[in-house]
Amino acid sequence: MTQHHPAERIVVLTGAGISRESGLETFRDADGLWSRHNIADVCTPEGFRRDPMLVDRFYNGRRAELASVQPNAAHLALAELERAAHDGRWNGELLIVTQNIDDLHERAGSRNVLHMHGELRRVRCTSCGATPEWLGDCLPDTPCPACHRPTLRPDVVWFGEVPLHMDRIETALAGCDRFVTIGTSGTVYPAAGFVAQVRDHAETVDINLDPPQVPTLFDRTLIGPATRMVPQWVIELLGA
Ligand code: BJW
Repeated sequence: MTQHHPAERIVVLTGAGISRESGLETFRDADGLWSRHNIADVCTPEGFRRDPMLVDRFYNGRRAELASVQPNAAHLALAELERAAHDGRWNGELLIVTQNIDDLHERAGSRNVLHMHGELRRVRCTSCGATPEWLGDCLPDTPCPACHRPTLRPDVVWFGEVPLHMDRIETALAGCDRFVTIGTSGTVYPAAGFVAQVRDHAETVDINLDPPQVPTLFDRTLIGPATRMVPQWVIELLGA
C-alpha cells in the first residue's frame, strides 16, 4: 500500500443547525424540539423505561420525517470536499463527526462520517445487541429480527449514556490541523469539549447562524446560515 500523507487533516463536528435548512428542527432554538417535548421524557434511559411508547413514537415521527427532507448545500459542500480529497484535487483528509441522527451527510455523498449520538435509521436490541437498519415504525412490542424478543430501542445516545466511536474520534482530534463546528450550540458534552482539546494544535472555526452568546475558544467564527457559510468556507479551502 502506498503511504498517503495529507497536507492537512480536518475534523468537522456538525449539529442540528446544519440540517435546519433541510426542514429538520434543532433542539434548543425557540422553535426547536425542546419547546414541545420534555428532554427528560424522550432523551434519557429513565424516560424510556417509564414510557417506551412515548419515546418510540417520538423517534418514529422523526424517522418518518427523514423521507420528506433532502440534504442541503451545506451537506453537499462537505461531500464535495471529501470527493476533492479522493480525486486528488485537495491534499487533505476530512472526517465528519456528527451529533445528528439523520442521514443527510450520507445522502449528500459523504462516506467518512461518525454518528456519535447514533442513527435514526437503525434500532438496537437490548437483549442481543443487534443494530438492524430500520426504516419504518418501531413499537415496544416489535420483535427483534435477530433474537425475536420485543426489546428494541432507538439506536441513539441519550443523556447519561456513552457516545459512540469515542476512540476513533479522540484519535482524529489529537491528529487534526483544523477543527470546524457547524450548527451546534456547544452545550452537550463530550462534543462541547472538543474545541478545548484541539485548540493548542489546530485552527478552530465555528460556523453558526447566531453570534456566540458567551466568549468562545474558537479562532474564527463565521456567522450566517450553514447553506451559505459552509459552501463559502469549502471554496476558500479548495481555492487556497
Ligand atoms: C444554525 C442554523 C443554520 C440553527 N445554520 N446554524 C460535563 C459537564 C456538564 C455535563 C456533562 C458533562 N459531561 C457529560 C455531561 C452530561 C451530558 C451533558 O452534556 N449535559 C449538558 C446538557 C450539560 N452529556 C451526556 O450525558 C453525554 N454522555 C456522556 O457524557 O457520557 C460520558 C462519557 C463521555 C465520553 C466518554 C466516556 C463517557 C450524552 C449526550 C447525549 C445527547 N443526546 C442528544 C439526543 C440524541 C438523539 C436525538 O437526536 O434525539 O443529542 S440531546 C441533543 O443535543 C442531541 C444533539 O446531538 C445534542 C446537541 O445539540 P445541537 O446539535 O448542538 O443542537 P442545538 O439545538 O442545541 O443547537 C443548534 C445550533 O444550530 C444553534 O447554535 C443554532 O444557532 C444553530 N443554527 N439554524 C447554522 N441554518
